[in-house]
Amino acid sequence: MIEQELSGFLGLPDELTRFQSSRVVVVPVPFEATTSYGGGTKYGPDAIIEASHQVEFFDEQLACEPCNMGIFTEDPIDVSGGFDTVARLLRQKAVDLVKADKFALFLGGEHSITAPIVEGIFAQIPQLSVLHFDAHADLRDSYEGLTCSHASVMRRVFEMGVPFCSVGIRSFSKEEYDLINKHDLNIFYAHNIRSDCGWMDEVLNRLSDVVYITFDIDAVDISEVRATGTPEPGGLLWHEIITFLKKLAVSGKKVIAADLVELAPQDHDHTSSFYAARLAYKIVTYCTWQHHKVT
Ligand SMILES: [Mn+2]
Repeated sequence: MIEQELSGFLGLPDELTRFQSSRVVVVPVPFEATTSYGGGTKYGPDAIIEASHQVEFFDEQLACEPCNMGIFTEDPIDVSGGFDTVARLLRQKAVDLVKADKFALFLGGEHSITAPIVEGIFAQIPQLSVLHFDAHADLRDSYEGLTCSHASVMRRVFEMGVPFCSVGIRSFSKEEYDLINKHDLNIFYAHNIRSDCGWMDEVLNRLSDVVYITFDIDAVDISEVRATGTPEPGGLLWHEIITFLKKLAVSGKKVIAADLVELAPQDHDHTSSFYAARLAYKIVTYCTWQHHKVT
């Protein structure tokens, strides 16, 4: 009985986990099909939710309990049917939650899940832009023969015509580099971020007023998170991520939904899962800032 009560994100009491009254809906997406290096992202949603039970409800910066806005955790998306079937389910889920005026946080799973979610929301909200945190540009036309690969997800978003900013990028191919320069894409390279703190305002300037966030956990530096399929040195750090999310919150832009993907939990490394859980709570907290006092 107690375990049942603790089964959702943060392990909240029943009165804070009713769909109707919840501002936030967490959607586990344990999908993994195209992972190219270290595997295990299908275990990401469970690991994040389990670790989230150790996260404090109280936000140390906002001095309140953001979870009081209600956080409903859905049953995991059925991923047994292959990418096209899962994509259809994700498109529909994203549309349903936007229409219900919920803030949706999709927990991956591999990064390929982002494309159908963005496609669904973009069809409802044409002024959408995407804020993309990642070590990788993910702009390959295909990878290992698959156009639905995790390494091609932003290429698909680009082809949809959705404007985007990519932040923390530090690993990409010549093909991707040429595409970036040809189309003058908004790529904020990790090495430039280290030397220029003006990047946060610049990213905000380039995003539209309605934003979807896709957060590949490998955007984070490997000194903080290692449990991911394709880790890269030289990444973002906790405090700059949180500072930026806070800036985004008070900028007046509306963040409509988000995903957090590519955690590949490892038995010996519970810090990465806990980091992801903490980050997930920070994302839903700052992206629903109207409910709290962000100063
Ligand atoms: Mn990546």
